[in-house]
Amino acid sequence: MNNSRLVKISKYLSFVLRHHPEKIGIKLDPHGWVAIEELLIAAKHDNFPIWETELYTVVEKNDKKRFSLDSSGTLIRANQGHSVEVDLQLEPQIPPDILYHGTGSHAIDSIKKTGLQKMSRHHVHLSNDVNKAINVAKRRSGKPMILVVDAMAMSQDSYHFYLSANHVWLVDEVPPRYLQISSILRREKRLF
Ligand code: HQG
Repeated sequence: MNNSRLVKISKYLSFVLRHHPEKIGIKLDPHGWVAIEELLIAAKHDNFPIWETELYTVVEKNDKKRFSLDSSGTLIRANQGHSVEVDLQLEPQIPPDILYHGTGSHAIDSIKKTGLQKMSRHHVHLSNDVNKAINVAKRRSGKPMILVVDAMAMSQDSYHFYLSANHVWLVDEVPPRYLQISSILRREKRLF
């Protein structure tokens, strides 16, 4: 399968498995799973036919491992990023000392005031890899910005962190006092 087909299927699956299962008439279970068979039939009726082998390739090859199969191999779900109500049954984990969040300069004034908020998703998404955060930042409007999160201090202050199956760190919010906006930005400036 060529890369553009892979990306197209991945975007389609993100749309239905994270945000709009109802648009193709499927129902996720409380933990976000849906039967692959049901999904493929619904996609076909939605004029977006996907071969079963293509689905497995996307699960395996997707750049961010956005999807998982259950242990029986018959169910699929998105690993994170949902706006629909699902309980991914993640256990709180001790985060690394520092985590990163990529955003655009247009959001900075608001973030300085209210901190990082989950907006339409279930959590604020953070990464332990600054390059991943930079890639997210590049998708945003304005200049790409990197926020450095003092995750260790937050954890010590009893904030709960979760790690998704594809290594995205999740937290309910990041108040401004745990955020540093400029230092990494200066160091990473050459990358922008
Ligand atoms: C911003 C990608 C104003 C926040 C990535 C972000 C991620 C605020 C946007 C996943 C704010 C929300 C999620 C505040 C936060 N005022 N703006 N107080 N607090 N924001 O898409 O983190 O490719 O919901 O900075 O890897 O950008 O989709 O979150 O710009 O894991 O698989 O509000 O998307 O994964 O945007 O991206 P999003 P995100 P995928």
